[in-house]
Amino acid sequence: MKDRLQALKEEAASSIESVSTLEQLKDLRVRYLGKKGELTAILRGMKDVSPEERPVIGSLANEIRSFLEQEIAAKEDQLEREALEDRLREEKLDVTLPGKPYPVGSIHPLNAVIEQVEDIFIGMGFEVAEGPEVETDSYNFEALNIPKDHPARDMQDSFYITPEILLRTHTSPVQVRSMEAKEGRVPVKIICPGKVYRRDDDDATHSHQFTQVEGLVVDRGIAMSELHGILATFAEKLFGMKLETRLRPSFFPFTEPSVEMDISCVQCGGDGCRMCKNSGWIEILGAGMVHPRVLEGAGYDSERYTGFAFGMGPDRIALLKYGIDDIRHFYTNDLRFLRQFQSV
Ligand code: 2U9
Repeated sequence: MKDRLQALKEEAASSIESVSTLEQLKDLRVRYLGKKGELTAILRGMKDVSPEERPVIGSLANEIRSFLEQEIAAKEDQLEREALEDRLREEKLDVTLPGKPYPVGSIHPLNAVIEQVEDIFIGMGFEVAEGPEVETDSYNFEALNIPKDHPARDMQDSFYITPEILLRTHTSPVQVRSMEAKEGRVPVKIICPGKVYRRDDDDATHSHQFTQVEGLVVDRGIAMSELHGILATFAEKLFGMKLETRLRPSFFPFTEPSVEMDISCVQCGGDGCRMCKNSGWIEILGAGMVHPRVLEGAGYDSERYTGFAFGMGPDRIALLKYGIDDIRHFYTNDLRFLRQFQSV
């Protein structure tokens, strides 16, 4: 029995020494020290050992067990250390290596302008309303005092899907839907940003799909002064500078009277330059008092309530703001162009 225990000790010690993985080491532990292990197997022969020898064999067996335990623990440490060194070697981070460039995108210049316009009006108590881009002829035209044969329809050449369904040509139908939803309650104070579609040939200042931000205020006693006051404040906040504004008479079927609002040129301050075609003024939006027929059509008594509305093209404002000369840049997704707005 003693020799067999000694032989087992040497054989186990050299096996432990020779393994190269923690897995193999675990198997060795089971094979030699496990319940069904070889050491246990030898000790089952204890009954055949003389009683006076049993304590000797017993302590030898325990001494061999703890010796093998230590050998295994030492080997385990060594293998874990080697495994860690391997991983550190493989995963060694050469911090001097240039980092992988993660090209960070940025907000599209158009969306930057739209969000800025929204923030300004939200700051003046407006809510943002949105609606469907595929619209009915009734909401897009009829409800805005542009009956079937109205010449304004040609001005807004449209993408019809069916005789009654088209891609909206302005976001004005959203205001009509919002008024209907308010069932005659006041105040109505909303802005409606969104994409609109006009059958236009794309050129430096026109695109078949572009964005608009329109707005509407309906309440008791709303007058042109509110219109001018709110829109002049808006313009100053948008360009972040004191500027002059002026209203010029205009015409829209859905507003009466109608105006266009000019601001003093943000580039030359009004002295005249290429941007303002030496007029000193730049037109930034159209507006007007909501036509009584439009109010009535949306469920508002035009005797009791009045309102003003306005509309602008963020594309056009972005052209002004960033001094860009071709609207198509906004739609061609040329990274060389878009990267210029990283910091916007
Ligand atoms: C309702 C009543 C009135 C919206 C308005 C304009 C003037 C306007 C142009 C701006 C640039 C169109 O994209 S553009 O070319 N729009 O000048 N829009 S008043 O009037 C409304 C809207 C809804 C119920």
